[in-house]
Amino acid sequence: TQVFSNPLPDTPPPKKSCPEKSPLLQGALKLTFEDSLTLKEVERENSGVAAGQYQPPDCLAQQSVAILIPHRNREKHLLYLLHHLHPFLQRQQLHYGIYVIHQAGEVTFNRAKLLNVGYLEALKDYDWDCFVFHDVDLVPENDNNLYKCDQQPKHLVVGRNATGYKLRYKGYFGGVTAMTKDQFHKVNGFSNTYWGWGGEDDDLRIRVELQKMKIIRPPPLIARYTMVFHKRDSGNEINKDRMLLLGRTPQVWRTDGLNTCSYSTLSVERPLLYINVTVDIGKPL
Ligand code: UD2
Ligand code: MN
Repeated sequence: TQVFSNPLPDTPPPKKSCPEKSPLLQGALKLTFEDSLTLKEVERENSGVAAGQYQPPDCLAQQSVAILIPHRNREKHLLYLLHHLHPFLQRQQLHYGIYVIHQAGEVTFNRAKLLNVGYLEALKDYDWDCFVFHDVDLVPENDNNLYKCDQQPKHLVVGRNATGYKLRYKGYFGGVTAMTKDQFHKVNGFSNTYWGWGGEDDDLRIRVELQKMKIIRPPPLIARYTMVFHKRDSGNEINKDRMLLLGRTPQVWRTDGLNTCSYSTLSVERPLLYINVTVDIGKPL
C-alpha cells in the first residue's frame, strides 16, 4: 500500500514567481535577416508558442504583456520580427501574446488607430498588464531591453542603426513603447485622427505629459534596434496636417481616443505564432 503517495498525483506543484532578472538573458544579440527564412522554420523554432501566446514553463511570469504590431503589406518584416522576438521574449520569461493588427483595404494607413484597436481587441482575450506598441520593422539588438511596463510610460528605442543609435530628438516617442493598461487608459489611448505618416507618436507624448507622467528610457547601450531597410510605403504618405493636429491635442484628447475608436473587426485568426486581427478602420473624414 502506498500510504505516502500524493492524493492528487496529476496536480503539478504551484509555480513560483519568475526571478526579478531572468537567468536566460544573453545581452547583445547577433541578428540575421536571411532572405530564405520561412514561416514554417520560425514555427519549428518556437514549439512552445500556441495561438500566439507563451508562458514560461517553470515559473510564473512577473507580467503578462501584449505586443501590438500595426501592419499592412510588410510580410517579410513581420517574419523577421517573429523570428527574433519570440526567443527574445521567452528569454525574458514573460507571459506574452503577439497581436498583428492588419489594416484592411487601400485607404491611407493609420498606425495609431490600429494600435487602439489592438489594445481593445487584446483585452477581450486576456487582462494584460502591459502593452508594447511595436513597429513591424524594428528588431531589438539586446535582450536586456525588457518588454515589461514600469511606473511610467517607457520608450524602448533610444537608437537604431540608421540614425547612429542616437535619440532623434528630445521627446521622441516613436517605434516601440510600453505602457500599462492603466497608463494607456488614462491618456485615452492614441488619437484616431492621424492618417498617413507622422505625428501620432508626438501626440501620444503630449497626452502622457498632460497626465503629468514622465517618459523613461533604458540606457542607450541597451535600447538599440535594427530597422529593416524600407522606403515610404504607398498608402502612408506624409501627413501634412500633423502640426495642426498636434496643436489641438490638449483640447481634444478626451474626445478622441479609445473612447471614440470605431471600427469593424473583419476576422481574428490564430495561426501558431501570432493573433491576426484584420480590421476596417474607416477613412479620413
Ligand atoms: C517612424 C516611427 C514610427 C511612426 C512613424 C510615423 C521610428 C523608429 N518609428 O517610423 O513609430 O511614428 O515614424 O508614423 O521612429 N506600416 C505598415 N504598412 C504600411 C505603413 C506602415 O505595416 O504600409 C506600419 C509598420 O509597422 C511600420 C510602422 O507602421 O513599421 C511605421 O511606418 P514606417 O516604418 O513607414 O515609418 P518610419 O520608419 O518612419
Ligand atoms: Mn520603419
